Amino acid sequence: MNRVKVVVTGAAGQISYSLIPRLVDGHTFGDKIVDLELVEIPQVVDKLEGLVMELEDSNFPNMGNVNYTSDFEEAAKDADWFLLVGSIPRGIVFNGKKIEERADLLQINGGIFVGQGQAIGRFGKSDAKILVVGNPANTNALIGRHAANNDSQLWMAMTMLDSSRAKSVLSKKLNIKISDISKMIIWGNHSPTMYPDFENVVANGSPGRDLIDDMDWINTEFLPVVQQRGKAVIDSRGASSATSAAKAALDTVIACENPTASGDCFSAAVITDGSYDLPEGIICGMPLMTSPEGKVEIVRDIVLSNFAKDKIKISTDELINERAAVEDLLK
Ligand code: NAX
Repeated sequence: MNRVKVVVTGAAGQISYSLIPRLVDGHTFGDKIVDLELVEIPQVVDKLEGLVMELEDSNFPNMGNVNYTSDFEEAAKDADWFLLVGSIPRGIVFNGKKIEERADLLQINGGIFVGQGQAIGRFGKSDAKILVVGNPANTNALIGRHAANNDSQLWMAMTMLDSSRAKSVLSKKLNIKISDISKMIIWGNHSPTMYPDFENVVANGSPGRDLIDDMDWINTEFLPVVQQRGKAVIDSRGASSATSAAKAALDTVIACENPTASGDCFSAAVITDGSYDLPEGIICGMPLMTSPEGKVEIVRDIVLSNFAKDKIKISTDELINERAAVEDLLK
């Protein structure tokens, strides 16, 4: 029986509570046995004993070995997948200072990703896949990838949740099932500047640019609702999206583990390589596909309108600014 080793950071957090059981339920990794390494900071790592008890009590048939630790290097050894959920949220008091500014958040979380990146580069499998969920996800992934210095590994930042939100809004507008919507590409940053590509989405076999000719709805409803959905959930729930974020992380794993259907693609942010004239050296949301051989690649034949290019530039400019704010972590 095949095995897969998965490392999850932030394992005692909200997203992980929804995510971790579903890694071993026989769906995400099919019939593979899943070995779990659950990682937390030393202050809360002991809480994971309770989570492990719950996992054992759930009798998941595909669960392999489960360890919990605050030693990331130990956890990283020979791992196939890294789901990097752990990060310090905005508003928390860190070293005596309340973290309100995005620049401070970038620095603190970026620091975490230097150490984790180095360990993944040294100890992770050579074809390991890394999905960064912890915010600011794109720039954290850039820092981690740089520190890993291992080009055979695939670093992604999660934009699947944004893509799922965009599909949900579209399905209501067009009165169709979510499963009838494909190719929902999120370009740019996982932030309110992201650009959900309503022109290239395919709904019931037709491209969005043919289905939606209501630019007023696009500008005043679709784009702002998708871009601000995370904040809307926080405002209502008093906590950030958790179960939908967990589902999106699982959907990203499934999209990478299985060949993409012909003509479809999925959303995640990866390192730019000059395609679509995007500035190089940022982690940017793009259309991806998994080949029948299991290689995740950028889909390169999407046609972008001037409207789309202008919107994407706002987001890539933001990513360039974020990169400048963590320049010291990229040396
Ligand atoms: P929680 O605060 O519930 O959990 C985060 C956990 O990470 C905590 O238990 C903390 O102790 C742990 N942690 C912090 N530093 C760590 C480190 N160095 N190593 C291991 N663990 C560490 O947050 P939760 O709601 O689970 O969200 C986690 C992250 O996901 C946040 O940064 C959040 O902003 C981000 N999100 C990203 C989304 C995306 O689409 N990319 C959407 C949902 C979510 O907002």
